[in-house]
Amino acid sequence: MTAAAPSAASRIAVVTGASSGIGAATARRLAAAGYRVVLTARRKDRIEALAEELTAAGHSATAYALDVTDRAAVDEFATAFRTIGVLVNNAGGALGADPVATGDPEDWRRMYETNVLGTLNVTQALLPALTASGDGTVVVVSSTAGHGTYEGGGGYVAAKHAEHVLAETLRLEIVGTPVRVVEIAPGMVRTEEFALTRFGGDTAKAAKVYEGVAEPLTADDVADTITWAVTRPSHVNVDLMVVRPRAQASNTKVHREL
Ligand code: 8X3
Repeated sequence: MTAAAPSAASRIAVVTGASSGIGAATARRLAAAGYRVVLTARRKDRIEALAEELTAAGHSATAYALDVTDRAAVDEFATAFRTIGVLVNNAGGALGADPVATGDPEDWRRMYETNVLGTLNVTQALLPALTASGDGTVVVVSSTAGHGTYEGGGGYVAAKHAEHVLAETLRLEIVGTPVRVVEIAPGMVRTEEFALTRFGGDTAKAAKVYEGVAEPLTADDVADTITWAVTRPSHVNVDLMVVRPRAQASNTKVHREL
């Protein structure tokens, strides 16, 4: 099967959380695949720099500062589009790794808001434009944390399970419309920020996550997977892909060379 080139009506790809990590890498890959990428994230300076980099390389890219948890701002953003081809719901992340018994409810709330309600907000707002393209794809970047739990996973595992269920339910509800729902569930990915954010900037704790693991996935590995799924012919719906490094057999079974 060869990669499908985007049609004129489905050439725009919106990527949330495009300021770093998987989001930025996905924007690069989709731009290279011929999409006009719209980069969104809270950090305007970062997405503007990436849009400039992509434009200088001959691609089409624009930056739009957006907090996916701000529904009014998301609705305003959506008014800019009559049709779009791809929405990559990537914004989200983990806060804390505390047991359920002592986890901070504020962390749980923020994780639910960014991962779940953020995905809900942007998907709801852009679904009419995705449908209008006649060939839309919604990508939900969930996590292996959405498919199994682990000690200390707590609020992140709960939020990612909810995000997975959102994707599954939406796929059932919109079958028959020209929109696919693709869930990509990455396992251990070493990005510059994921673990650091989770541990409140504690570099030692963040480094421990990847300690002794030969080759955790990179953001680009996941971006490659997302782009592959998006560029399948329109009738092919990759429902769910779980992507882990070879050294990780499950959420709790990781080979470390220490
Ligand atoms: C990242 C995977 O194992 O940190 O979404 O939950 S994990």
